[in-house]
Amino acid sequence: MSEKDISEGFSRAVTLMVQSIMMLYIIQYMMQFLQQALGSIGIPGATQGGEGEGGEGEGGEGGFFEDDFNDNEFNTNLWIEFGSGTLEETNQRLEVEPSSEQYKGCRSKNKYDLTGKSIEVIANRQGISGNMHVMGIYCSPDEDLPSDNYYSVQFINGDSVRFRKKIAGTTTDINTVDIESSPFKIKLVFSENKVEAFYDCGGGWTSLGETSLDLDPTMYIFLAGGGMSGNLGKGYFDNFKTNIPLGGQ
Ligand SMILES: [Ca+2]
Repeated sequence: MSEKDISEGFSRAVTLMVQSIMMLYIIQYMMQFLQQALGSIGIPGATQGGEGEGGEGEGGEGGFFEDDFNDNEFNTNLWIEFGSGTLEETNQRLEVEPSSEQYKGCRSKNKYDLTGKSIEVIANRQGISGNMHVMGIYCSPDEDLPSDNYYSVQFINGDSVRFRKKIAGTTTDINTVDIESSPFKIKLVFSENKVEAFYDCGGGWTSLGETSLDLDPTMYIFLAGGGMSGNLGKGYFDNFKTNIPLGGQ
């Protein structure tokens, strides 16, 4: 092999290497462009979200109304505090301590059309001391509790769970079930003409039955604790989840 051949061989190898590197850059650029394009038209997983994105329901377009209460900072973009007593997002959950005979908690800042939507949360009393009577999800067209119109699933007296509605001031208890273990989850599911409630003590969701949907389905969502007398003590909510897109009405 002549010196010229060696030189030409070396030159070809260098050219090939430079071309390969350029191809890799082009492929990488095209992949990035494709990812951004898919992300911009809302294909899930097409873009890599930052850590925690959406965890507080702040993920922007395509996010859902949910709150894990993990950043210990009450999210006033999602919620409005109401009632008498104390409310604090701490210990990675939402702790409420109502004043005697009062509701205390938070209400969704926006109203939502709940048709086809589900709403769930962990509800529990912190120490089972005190007379906290009820920890529940309430859905109502009204801006405040108590209200004459709502659907509610409630953890009551620390030992049972209840599905209740109040329509034009008339209360109807659809079902009440004794439970033994906690913490547990409660859920309301709205469909076209009916509302169904569920609870889960660790063994999966169990239905509390269903009832007709008598109210306009566009409602506020409340997480509320309440009592009837004496020292109520503290309760907490955690892992609030819905399939409601952010926005509202
Ligand atoms: Ca949490």
